[in-house]
Order: sequence, then structure tokens, then C-alpha cells
Amino acid sequence: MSKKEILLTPVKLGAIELKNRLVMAPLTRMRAIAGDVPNPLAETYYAQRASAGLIITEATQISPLGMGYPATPGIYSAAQTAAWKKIVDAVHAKGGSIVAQLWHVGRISHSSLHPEQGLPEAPSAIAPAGQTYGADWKLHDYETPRAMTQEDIARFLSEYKLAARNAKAAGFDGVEIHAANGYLLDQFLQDKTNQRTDNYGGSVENRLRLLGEVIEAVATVFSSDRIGVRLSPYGAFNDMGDSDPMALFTAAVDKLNGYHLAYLHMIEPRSTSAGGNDQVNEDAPVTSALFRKAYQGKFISAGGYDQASGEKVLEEGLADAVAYGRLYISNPDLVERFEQRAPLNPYNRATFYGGGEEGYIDYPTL
Ligand code: 8OZ
Repeated sequence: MSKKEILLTPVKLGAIELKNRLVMAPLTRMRAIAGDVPNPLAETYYAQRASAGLIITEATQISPLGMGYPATPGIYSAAQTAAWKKIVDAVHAKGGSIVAQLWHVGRISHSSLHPEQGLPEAPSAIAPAGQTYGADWKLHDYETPRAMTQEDIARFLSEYKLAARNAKAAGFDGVEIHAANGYLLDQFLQDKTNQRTDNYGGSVENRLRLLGEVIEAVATVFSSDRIGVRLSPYGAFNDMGDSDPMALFTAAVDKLNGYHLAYLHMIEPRSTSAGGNDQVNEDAPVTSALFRKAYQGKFISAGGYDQASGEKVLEEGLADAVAYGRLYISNPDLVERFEQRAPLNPYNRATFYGGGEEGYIDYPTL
């Protein structure tokens, strides 16, 4: 095989067979309809991208309090699950594989998004710096979240399990646990946001506890070889930080080795594009280089890759598959374009979040 074709070769991530090593990254698009039900257009949107080796859905909340932006979809109600089933069926009909990314945003939220539940919940009552979008799609100062009690944590774990059950009922090939980018599980991992004094805070072992419990809860529904985990070591998005990221994420990788997951998915901190811009910080640590070798299973790397840099990270043995986000927004046939080394459609950031068909299902194929 010529080196050039490495992205287009099959790979198995646990029990999930990928026909190539291109992964459609999880992409928040904020187009859900009433009841936080996925937009019916999402059937077309995801099916258009079914030639990817694996599709990871947009982050999908496990509960009302898990919602942090307007019009993101959930997977806790029957209507949401039924809509997801149509999407999964459409992707499977085109021979694709798809996993659901399950999240709870923790403090990255606003009470207007869940008026009956009140303030956002988080490991500690520490407000993020800055502003966020409320239900009115306008910017509001972040509120100080409510610190979760042990009862809240038990409820959160049961919500994760229910979401996994719904994902299974919808026919997903697996689930990805979102423990990255400053959302709830990442807030428990890092000490800038976790100042708890109970068994979920303090030591690295304690801060890793909730992630392990979520994996174990989800593993009662999906076999562990159908569960992936996403982490973002050294990521600063959403006002995150840790006093010793190397020690924390080395311990996280070591803990994940014990679960025999489908994959570990890491975001390169050089790419700060989430929600914002297209800046690249070339001085940022390279997490595939720092952590891939310590992880014993399959590894997906994300973060501003193009075809050449995607091939390179695979050739170097620093990843088994490469996740593409922005390129997948504007190139539904990214696989075919890479096969032919064809030019790519540019993306329009103005239509990333919210709206309807425009910038969603109208990007042309070759
Ligand atoms: C951009 C805008 C809103 C949410 C993430 C789910 O960073 C997101 C997200 C990205 O993981």
C-alpha cells in the first residue's frame, strides 16, 4: 500500500468496524426543534456524510440540566430517541457507522436554558469567566453554578445510563462520553473547576472517580468495546485549567487502559476553534505525542488536521484514526475528495450554529 492511502484503509475501533480512518468529529450545530428533538434535516445531514469511517454525533445532552446552548438536541425523551433512530437508520442504510456523543455541560450553561431546574450544576460553585448564550440566543454573564451533592451525582449517573439505553434503542453503534472542552466531566477532572473536599475532589484519583463511574454506568448498556471517551488535555476553552495536566491526564490514560474501550479520542490544544475562530497555536503541547503511547487501545486525534497532516499522524503511529470537524461541515464527501485529492469546499462560519438548511445540507459533493 502506498503511504498516501493510509487514511483510506479500514480499522477496527473495539467492536466498531471503520471502512476508512476519517472520523466526522462531533459538531454542535444548534438546530434542534421543540422539545430539544434533533432537526428532521439531520437525517439528510448525517446520511450525506455516511462515507466517513465513523460519524460521532453532535454533543447531545443526557438531561435538561445537561443543556448549555440554545437548540442542542437531547437523548432523554421518547421523541428525541425516535428522531435519533431515524438518523441512525439513514446512516446505516448508506453503510455508515455512527456513535452518539453524550454530554452534560455542567457550569457552561445558563438557567434560561432549563427554567424549571434553575442554576447550572457543577462540581464546585465557581463561575466561568465571560459570557454565554441563553435561551434567547443573546449573551449573558455566566451564573455561579450550584455545587453538586452526592445525590446530584447519583442522579447524574442514572441520567447517563438512561441516555445510553436510549442510544441503544435508537440503534447507535456505540457512544462517546464527552469528558473534554470544559464540560461537566472535564470540570470534575481539573482542579481549576473541582475544589471539592469529598471523594470526588482533591487527589487525582478522586477527580477521576466520576469519569470511571460514568464508564461503568454506560457499560451496563453497551459493551465497553462500543464506548469511546473524549478528553482535551491542556485545553483552555471554557476557562479550563489544571495545576498539573501531565500528571492528571497520564493518570486518566492509565485508568482508561483498564476499561478496554472502543477508543480514546483527544483534541489537540493547538486548535482553539471550538465556538470561536480558526486560530492555531503552534506552541501548544501535542497530546498525541504526549499520551498516545501510554494508551493501549485505539486512538483518535482531532484538532485542525488536513489530509497531509492526517496522513502524517497516522504514519507516525500517533493515532489510528483522524477526526475532521470544520472540513466535514463543508465537505459531505470528504472521503471521496481525499481519494481523488480534489479541492475542498470552504466552510462558512456564519452558518455553523443555528438556522436551517443553509450551511447544513446544501454543501455540494464533487
Ligand atoms: C462549539 C460550540 C458549542 C459547543 C465542544 C460541544 O466544544 C462543544 C461545542 C463547541 O465540545
